[in-house]
Amino acid sequence: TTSERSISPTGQEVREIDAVVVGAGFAGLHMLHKLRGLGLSVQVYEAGDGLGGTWYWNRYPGARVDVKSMYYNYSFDPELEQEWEWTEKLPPQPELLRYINHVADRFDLRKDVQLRTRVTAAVYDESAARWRITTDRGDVLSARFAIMATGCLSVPKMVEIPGIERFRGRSFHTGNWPEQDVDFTGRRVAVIGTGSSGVQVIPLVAEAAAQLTVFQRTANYVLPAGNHALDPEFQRDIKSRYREVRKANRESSFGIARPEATKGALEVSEAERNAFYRAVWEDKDSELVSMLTGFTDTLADEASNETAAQFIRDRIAEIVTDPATAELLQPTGLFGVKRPVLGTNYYETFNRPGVRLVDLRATPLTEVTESGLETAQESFEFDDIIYATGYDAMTGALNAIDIRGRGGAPLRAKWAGGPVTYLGLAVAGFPNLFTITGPGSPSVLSNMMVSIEQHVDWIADAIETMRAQGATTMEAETGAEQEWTRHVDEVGNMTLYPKVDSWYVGSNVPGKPRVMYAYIGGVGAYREKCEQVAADGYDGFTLT
Ligand code: N01
Repeated sequence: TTSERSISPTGQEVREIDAVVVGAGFAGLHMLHKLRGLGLSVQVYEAGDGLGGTWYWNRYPGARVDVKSMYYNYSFDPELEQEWEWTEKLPPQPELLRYINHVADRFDLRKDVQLRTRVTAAVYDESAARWRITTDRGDVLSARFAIMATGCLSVPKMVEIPGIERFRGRSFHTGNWPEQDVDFTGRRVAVIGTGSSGVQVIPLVAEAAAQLTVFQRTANYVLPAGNHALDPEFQRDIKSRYREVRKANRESSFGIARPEATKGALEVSEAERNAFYRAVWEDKDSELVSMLTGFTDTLADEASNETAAQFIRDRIAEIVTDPATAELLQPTGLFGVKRPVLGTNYYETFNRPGVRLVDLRATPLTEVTESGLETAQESFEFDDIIYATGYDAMTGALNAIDIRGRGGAPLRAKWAGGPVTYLGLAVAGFPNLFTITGPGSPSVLSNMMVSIEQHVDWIADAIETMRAQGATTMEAETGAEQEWTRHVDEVGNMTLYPKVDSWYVGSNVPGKPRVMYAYIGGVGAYREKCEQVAADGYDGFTLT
């Protein structure tokens, strides 16, 4: 363990430490705990005012995870997983934040986390083989390892129209929600965006507001969340066989174990197909991925995909009473290759008086004004505007830091055409830098907890191996990195994902390279690959 101070050539005091971890969400906190267990000195920096990352920032009404609570938590400590009692199928944000804070207290993690501090630069010093980290609070740190736990969806994206700062009412982005309660009672509210965040916030704002106007650019397929109080029997059952449950999730495709599909959607009769879709639609215990995993080819064959899409369109038409609104809410594109969305009373909300849907395909937004929004056709006045417009996903948070590797080469330049990584864990030219759930790993195409824990364990094992071998640096090789990046693309191109505009391919941010940002090969297969790499002496890495 080293944690000492030295004076840099410019006279600045520099603290020396073994590892810096950027971000104190689920990933960063687990990494801290793990590295401490190896005896390393660790400093965590966190931009937020509190711990929790995603679950700190996303405090908007209705925010909850869409993976079951029993599968969306840490598995690393058997006592922790037994003692914590979840209360709902899909835990709401306040419960997740309580859980994270409980973990931080239980393992005494707070003392190594510096809040309200944003890392601005990470520069590799080749002669010392150390990372120099600087923050917006003037900290300068020298660390052997730099571990980015910066999140996949942590840089909010706004609309690309002028006037945002001119609006005189209240403005919110769902991913940067204020800590104090926000009351919408009696107000005229706009929501822009109908992705997962918009779909969660819309029904609750509609209940309070005098008027709610929803601005929709692309309709989404919204499946019923079926959230409910957790059945104590279910909780007991899972806890009694947690090892087996975790193993099955780790070996699955999406980090949530599902029965293996055996047939394509068009290999069964229409009646059988629709019976399956209906069962998923009505089952309160179904999973986010249930509708996608009943047949082998929903994500690979357009005609098969269309059968699920049409089933959902028919349900929308049944729920929404105004035919024009129902039609606008019915998506026309492929199902499930944009992130599937779970909702509670989402379509029903459009039957409420005072709720209006505006089609931005027909009449695009042109400007934010002092009193509201303008489209190509109409002026709207609002008291509040909620931007549920998403994120600069996967690379946004990494590119927000000035990361420079060997020879001072910027990561941003290396990634100008899209991210290039080895396993989504490491980058050639950037020794001892690791990215937890980085681009090119399954990450957002999985239950994030499964992917986070896998990366944290892998990185810790790698550091331990280096120590055992007396190595100072570990660096991805260019060839291995190129091959992996090609593989990520190749597997992506075998699916329907690249055919649809979404943040999975970067198309939501103007000018962002269009590539597959996550690996769709499945967490089970991916884990095997990572374990093989380690077993082969860190094949594709150079240790010095
Ligand atoms: O963001 P999104 P999100 N003008 O990018 C629209 C996770 N998550 O925050 O589709 C007008 O999905 C945009 O329209 P379009 C989950 O992984 C999970 O909702 O690009 N509209 C879209 O409707 C999720 O996928 C949970 O045409 C504009 C919306 O804004 C990811 O986070 C909850 C626009 C953005 O949707 C991101 O979800 C919340 C513009 N200029 C989030 N720009 C759960 O676990 C964007 N839009 C349940």
